[in-house]
Amino acid sequence: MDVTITVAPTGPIATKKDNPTLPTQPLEIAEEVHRAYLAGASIAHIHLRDEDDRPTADLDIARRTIDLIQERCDILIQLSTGVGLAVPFEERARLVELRPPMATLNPCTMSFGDAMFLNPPGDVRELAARMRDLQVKPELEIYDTGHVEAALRLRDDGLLGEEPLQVSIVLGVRGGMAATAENLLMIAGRLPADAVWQVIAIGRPNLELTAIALALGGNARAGMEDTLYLGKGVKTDGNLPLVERAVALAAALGRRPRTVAETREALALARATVAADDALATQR
Ligand code: KMH
Ligand code: ZN
Repeated sequence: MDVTITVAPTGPIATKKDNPTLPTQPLEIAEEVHRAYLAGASIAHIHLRDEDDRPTADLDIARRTIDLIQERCDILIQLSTGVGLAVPFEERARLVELRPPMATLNPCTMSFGDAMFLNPPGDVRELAARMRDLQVKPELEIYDTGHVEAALRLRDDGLLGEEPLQVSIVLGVRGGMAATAENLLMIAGRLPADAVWQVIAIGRPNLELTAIALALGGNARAGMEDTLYLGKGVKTDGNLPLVERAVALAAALGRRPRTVAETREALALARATVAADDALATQR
């Protein structure tokens, strides 16, 4: 079985002080994503930063970043609507108006470290409906057990567009599930049989849990949003070593990275988006 590799190069929390190779500005992000694409990534999960490196949902910065990426490669853009804990929901939700092929959908409010991650039920339903109408495929972020039911309720209410569901099992956020193999198995076992899923393992257990998820048939996400280290005390030199590590793990299990076209097919991405992307690709 092939594997979809997502690169998550930036995230909302780490800074260049934590790891100077963290890409934060549009060109830095685009170049890192391109390197990851050449190594096998077919999805780029994108967080944006302003000129001062603070998380932002600024549409111009988003457009510029997407353009710089798509000038370099046809990787599928997945905009984060999580954005950053200090950014209001309304601004975060506006990002889907850029009609990326994919965006994240965080179904529940929760504690997130020392702050709150606000995803009020009514706003989440509105965002889900807007994404469905714009044919933006949601990636459902599951940080805790009850989030599975919240996500399935959205599906049952017809708010999630075409199946299969695309799910991230997020482990290791303070306020969500701990990063343990038991939690991964438990959530994976509660997803619909045809759901497409990956693990997002934050921090030190990133490697082990990514390996377990791959062995179970899940996809892989790699990048500096999830860990800044390759091993104890060894900072990663950019995103590429993390992506290469995920690709190597998959290869050891006999799994080849999907191309962009294969990932589109595996996710049943909407025709309109495919056509628009193809039109752009032929202009390059
Ligand atoms: N930052 C991760 C804990 C999102 O961006 O919407 C989860 C995440 C979700 O990537
Ligand atoms: Zn994210």
